[in-house]
Amino acid sequence: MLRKSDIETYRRQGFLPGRPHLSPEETTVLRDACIRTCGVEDKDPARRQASNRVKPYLLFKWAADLVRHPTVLDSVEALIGPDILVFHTTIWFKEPNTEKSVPWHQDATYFGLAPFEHVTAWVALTPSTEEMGCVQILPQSHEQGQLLHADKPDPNLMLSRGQTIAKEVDPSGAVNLTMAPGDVSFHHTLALHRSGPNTSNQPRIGIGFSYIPAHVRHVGETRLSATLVRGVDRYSHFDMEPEPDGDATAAAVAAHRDSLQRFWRASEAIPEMGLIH
Ligand SMILES: O=C(O)CCC(=O)C(=O)O
Repeated sequence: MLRKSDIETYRRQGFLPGRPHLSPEETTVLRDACIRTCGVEDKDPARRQASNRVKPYLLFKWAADLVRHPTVLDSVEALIGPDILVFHTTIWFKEPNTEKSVPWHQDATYFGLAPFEHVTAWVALTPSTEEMGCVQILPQSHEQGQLLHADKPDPNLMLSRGQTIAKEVDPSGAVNLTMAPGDVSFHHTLALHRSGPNTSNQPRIGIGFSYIPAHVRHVGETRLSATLVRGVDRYSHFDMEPEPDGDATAAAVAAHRDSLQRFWRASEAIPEMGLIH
């Protein structure tokens, strides 16, 4: 459980470094399931960039269980309250010796959510060290509010449009979020973060779960979907998503397709969140 001082640290710094949440045994099982189902990225252009690495909790049982993990949700509840939806999820799969990196960004830029209360729980399924391109974060950067981002399409950038902070970022003071398998870190939706290439011979696998309190809404016109993972939804700001009835069944694939089509439509309609907020 997080202590009161942890919650104060999160509010002040905009993040909490990784700490153990999953047992070594369950982390091994989850890592193997992740590699089996998502080790090869399955991107379907006909499904508008739908990928098995985005919102996998709608496609695969292991991810549906992980998004509801009680220990992770206990920490999320301490940070954002008892009524919790998962709004988005990305598997950050860095293959061994890859140039792929993630530019400085704020998660809020892609989501169009208000108010800014979304927290990302980053679950490490493998070690994540500096050599492996761990996440780096700038303490207290969330206090700057939503910053302007510019699209910089680049095949080596792991964000869909290569979105990055438009102004120069001073990286001095950045903290490396080094993680052991089973650790979970938490960062605020406005915290500036990035990650570099994986120069090791091992894959680096982390999953970013985007959790929001049920009162948070989407500011765009597209009605989006989300999953209630704890508590009660008294607001109905999102259509509720079904839990997968097996791995990549026809119903699960259809629900995944529907959710991602809405997500991409909404994010394309939001060229720059900085101008909205
Ligand atoms: O895993 C990474 O390297 C980047 C993660 C990230 O940007 C996020 O979780 O928001």
